[in-house]
Amino acid sequence: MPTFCALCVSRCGATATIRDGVFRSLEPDPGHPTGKALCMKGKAAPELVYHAERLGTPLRRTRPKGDPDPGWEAIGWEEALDTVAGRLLELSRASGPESVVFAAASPSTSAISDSIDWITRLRRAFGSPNQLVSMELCAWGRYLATSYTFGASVPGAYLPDLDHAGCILFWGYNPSLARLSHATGTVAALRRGARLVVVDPRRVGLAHRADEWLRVRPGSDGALALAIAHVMIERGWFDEEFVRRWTNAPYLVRMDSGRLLRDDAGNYVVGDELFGDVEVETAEGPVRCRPVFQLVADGCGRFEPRTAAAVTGVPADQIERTARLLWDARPVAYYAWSGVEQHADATQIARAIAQVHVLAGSFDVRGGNVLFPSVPSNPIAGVELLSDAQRAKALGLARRPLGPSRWEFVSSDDLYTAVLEATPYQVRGLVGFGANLLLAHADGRRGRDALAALDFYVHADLFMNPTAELADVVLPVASPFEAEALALGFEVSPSARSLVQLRQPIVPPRGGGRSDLEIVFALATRLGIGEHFWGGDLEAGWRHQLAPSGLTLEQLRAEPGGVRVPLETRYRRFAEEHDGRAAGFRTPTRRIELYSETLLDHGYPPVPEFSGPALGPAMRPDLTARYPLILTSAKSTWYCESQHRGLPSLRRRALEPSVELHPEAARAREIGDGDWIWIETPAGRVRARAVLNEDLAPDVVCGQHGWWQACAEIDAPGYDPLGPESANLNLLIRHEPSDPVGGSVPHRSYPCNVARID
Ligand SMILES: Nc1nc2c(c(=O)[nH]1)N[C@H]1C(S)=C(S)[C@@H](COP(=O)(O)OP(=O)(O)OC[C@H]3O[C@@H](n4cnc5c(=O)[nH]c(N)nc54)[C@H](O)[C@@H]3O)O[C@H]1N2
Ligand SMILES: Nc1nc2c(c(=O)[nH]1)N[C@H]1C(S)=C(S)[C@@H](COP(=O)(O)OP(=O)(O)OC[C@H]3O[C@@H](n4cnc5c(=O)[nH]c(N)nc54)[C@H](O)[C@@H]3O)O[C@H]1N2
Ligand code: SF4
Ligand SMILES: [Mo]
Repeated sequence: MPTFCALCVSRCGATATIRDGVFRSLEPDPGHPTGKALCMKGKAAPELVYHAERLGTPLRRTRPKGDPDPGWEAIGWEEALDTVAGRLLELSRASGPESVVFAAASPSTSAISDSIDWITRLRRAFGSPNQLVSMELCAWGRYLATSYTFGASVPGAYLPDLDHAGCILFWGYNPSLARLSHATGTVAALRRGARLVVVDPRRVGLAHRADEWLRVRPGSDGALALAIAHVMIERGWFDEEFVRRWTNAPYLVRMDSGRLLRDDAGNYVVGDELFGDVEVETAEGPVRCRPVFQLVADGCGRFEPRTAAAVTGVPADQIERTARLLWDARPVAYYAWSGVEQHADATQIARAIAQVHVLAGSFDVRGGNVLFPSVPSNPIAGVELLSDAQRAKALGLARRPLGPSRWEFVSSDDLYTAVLEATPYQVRGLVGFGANLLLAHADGRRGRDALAALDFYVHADLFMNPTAELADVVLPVASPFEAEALALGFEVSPSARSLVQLRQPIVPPRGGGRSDLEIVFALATRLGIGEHFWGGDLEAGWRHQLAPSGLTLEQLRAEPGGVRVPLETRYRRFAEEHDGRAAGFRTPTRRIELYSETLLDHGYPPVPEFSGPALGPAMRPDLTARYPLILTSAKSTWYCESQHRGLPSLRRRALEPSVELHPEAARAREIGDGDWIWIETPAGRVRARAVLNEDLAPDVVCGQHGWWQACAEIDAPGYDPLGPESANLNLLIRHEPSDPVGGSVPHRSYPCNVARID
């Protein structure tokens, strides 16, 4: 049966084999735009579906939180849903709907992309402005931080046009592991002659095939991006016409206030030159000004290649070569992900990399980063259902007015603080569609205290995880292979975007599981907001969503492999004229903002800056003697985040938590390959097995997060998520310091040390 694997962001086209009513295997479907290959996780899909530890029935806690035995009692769906709705309404009445936070597993690592818009609709119709989906660790940089530059999400929504790119730039991104469809697309691009630059402290995946692999020191990416931009500007390797016409580079900045100069009519004053220093006569007298571009050049100029080499570990001549390559081989198509999103200066890094892309003039051009077309549909996330008054109550907004909370995304730190300290108000309830906060986020023990202190917590999941253990009610969720879901296009290319697929259940849900969507619709009616959910009729909701596409559910069900809607890709939309005026960009200046007054007005640097990792030697010299190494992390090929360690075919491939270190660092500490070691940071210590890796810089250590689950079939142990023998890497990380703009936490640049466990 044609289908697609929904276990991660790649959403690979696949064919499922069913024999005697049993789901046997999942194979790639080369005819599908994302179906060239499946990873081992996708191939293990039947193991996931039939796993003995899948949740089968709704559960209610009968013993107090903190008791080692929650005393789970099986209850029916009706009772479970009534209980959940009843408790949520009580909280809403007593403390306002904002006292309930809605959490979800990240759509990048789960099937939540099937339902996230509907979950968002539920939250908004309920009246809560608080959604927790790990935004500060995964997406802020790609989607929201760069909106201060482009007024659009780059490279999150404006994706790399791999099919036509001259040069592909992957920065802290390993698609061979994270998104197979991007990896196969890149290999095809290399075959036709595209060039490739990879920035990664580890030589993994496509780094082996790159023209330039830049082995950056974790957390110094901001300096590297500024240095590359510096060379491009110095040598004149930048698209001057684009920069002049479409960015605010020629606008003048008043040196007295840092604000953009305006004329008497309030219009921005555009200078003739991109560089220099001018005195401008104004009504208040002469004012010294500089063009934005000069300030950009000054900012980058602090990182001459040689200065940057010392900070980043990337040789000066390689920085020069890379700048040249990006210019010569443009258009540049880029993607940047986890490697640069988990730092305390993630916003600056995202803007600094975006700046390089702007210099190459590759925004929204064929072969650059492009907004691929979408199948017309009705939006269903329900923006209109939440009032501005409620939106203004998003946790964290007062502290970071330009951060994720502006878009209703709250961080785990915001949640824990609101529960434990009633700041800015008491949060009392949590609705979790997946997510495993205690393993995925910093300060796990504080997280446990916060979740245990909630008045009510309902968690919907396929498996019981350590976070769900703290819930009052747990709901069993159908896996994506057991549930129908609508995919309005796939991500990777314009042609993938045109495929609409109504994924069919391969087998009926095992036990009593229901899909997240069914749960959302069933809760909506019980919460008295059924009117926004077509009276609880999911099909009616889908029909509404599909209406503008002209497709029907019947047609899609009859063609489970999907139906194509012809679409046309448009480039340079910013230059399209409407009523004689170019569309421009959705920023205050209607241009790309190399210089952001919005950031300035809130006390942040208006051009990207780099001042070193918040806990690095420059900022915290007191830590270096005891913690001379830098801890970063990366995903596992075999598991998604904290999941899948219970699946035997996967667990056999990676039995134990491992941590990579350089042989020199190991030798100095008498650590041998395969030894169990402690990784220690100012926040605590956890265990892992040492794997020696010569390609790393000698002071870099790379761990894996997410270890807790056992695999009974092959006797592979579990690990205490929060105890003294834990392997939970995130016990090593504290929420503070974090990115002042977006709240990103430095999971990928933390001072550490390692020692053999004797
Ligand atoms: N197999 C598998 N696939 C997954 C997931 C999974 O857990 N397993 N998770 C899904 C999710 S949620 C996500 S977010 C994506 C993530 O996809 P990616 O972002 O590609 O994931 P990572 O491998 O964690 O990180 C990418 C690279 O960043 C590098 N890196 C580490 N520190 C730094 C640094 O300071 N600077 C730079 N430049 N690079 C650094 C790492 O060495 C790594 O190779 O993958 C998704 N797909
Ligand atoms: N040190 C370190 N920490 C990190 C990261 C890192 O690279 N290093 N990565 C960060 C990133 S990028 C992310 S996205 C977060 C991920 O954090 P989370 O989004 O919390 O992901 P998981 O830890 O995999 O937990 C997902 C849970 O959701 C459940 N689940 C899976 N599919 C579904 C579904 O379709 N419906 C429902 N209801 N439940 C489902 C799973 O069974 C599992 O219990 O972790 C972050 N934490
Ligand atoms: S990369 Fe693997 S887990 Fe992700 S969708 Fe494809 S087959 Fe499934
Ligand atoms: Mo993620």
